[in-house]
Amino acid sequence: MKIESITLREIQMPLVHFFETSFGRTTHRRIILVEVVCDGVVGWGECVAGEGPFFNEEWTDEAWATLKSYLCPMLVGCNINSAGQSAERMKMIRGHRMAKASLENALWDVEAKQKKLPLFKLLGGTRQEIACGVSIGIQDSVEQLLGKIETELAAGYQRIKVKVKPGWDVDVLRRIRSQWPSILLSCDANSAYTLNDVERLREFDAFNLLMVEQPLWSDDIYQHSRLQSHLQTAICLDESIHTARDAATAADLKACRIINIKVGRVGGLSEARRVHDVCQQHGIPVWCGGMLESGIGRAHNIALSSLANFTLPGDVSASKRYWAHDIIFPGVEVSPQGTIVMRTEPGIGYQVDEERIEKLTVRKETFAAQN
Ligand code: OSB
Ligand code: MG
Repeated sequence: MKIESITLREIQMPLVHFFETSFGRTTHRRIILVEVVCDGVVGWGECVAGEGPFFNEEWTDEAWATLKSYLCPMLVGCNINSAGQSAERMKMIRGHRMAKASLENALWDVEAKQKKLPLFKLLGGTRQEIACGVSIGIQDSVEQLLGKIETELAAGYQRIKVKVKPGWDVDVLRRIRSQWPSILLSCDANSAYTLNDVERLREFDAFNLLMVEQPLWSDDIYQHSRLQSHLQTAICLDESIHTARDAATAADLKACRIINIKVGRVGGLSEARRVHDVCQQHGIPVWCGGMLESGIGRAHNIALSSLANFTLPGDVSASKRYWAHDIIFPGVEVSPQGTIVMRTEPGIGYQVDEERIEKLTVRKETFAAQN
């Protein structure tokens, strides 16, 4: 695979509904898209960094600068045998995993197209259909949240996850459980608690939750192991897991019983697959997290979710929950049973709407090989 050119674009799109977590509210996205060309074959990737450095350290302008000044110049003109090898080439840059993943994942799309395989098959995925859940943000009122849960359950989603933070937790969970005693329910704190909150977090045990996601610090594994020993509810780590090594550490320390894999957070599809494998070896089920992606990032998430140890419903849901018009054809659709069926076209399996992307583009830069 000769990397002939890389084009970065920033697109801006408003969300259909704001999304609020313990770290803040998002109303519109600023998304970096990566288009790579190898041997005349085009592949697409998406950088899932947020608009500000709140979920983790990465954010749109910073990721753009890192891609532009370091990662694109490092890769353009290279000859690699497989998409996964690009990670080796980018190794000397520390961190910046979301920026790296956007490039590596675009190359996976190319490799799959060159091999005339759907991406999920190239990754070794075995599922023809994946189970979908939804992540519902903090709302202006509990009534508004209950209304949203009702809508998503009616649409068929198999698991509801709600965002929590101090002041929006136990009472909210109690209201949900009194209305729906037996749905698959989980919550995500995005690091909003500390070990001083153990008694508060123990109250969550009353609600038969599938998991509580990332209750403590985003850079911690060890303190989660102390917390887990005080909780009946399974802890799921999200922010804390950057590598397969982190997943092994979390397993050894018994810091969690479930792991959320986000392709961007771990630096690309090859590391995501290694995290998956380590979890499988340790008997830890995984599910695919979301970062309010456009259709391109969503397609990569769908492909990843086809691997065998993705046994829990992911945060991978229909395009229309986020966008009035997505940038792929067709938009991602979810069946009345709450599943997404794998597409069989080569590559990410969805057609990229280049015309629409051009209209949404606010900046663009191309890196071309010298010869
Ligand atoms: O922690 O899973 C998270 C969105 C942005 C940042 C962090 C998270 C989320 C979500 C939304 O929960 C998942 C989605 O619907 O894309
Ligand atoms: Mg999370």
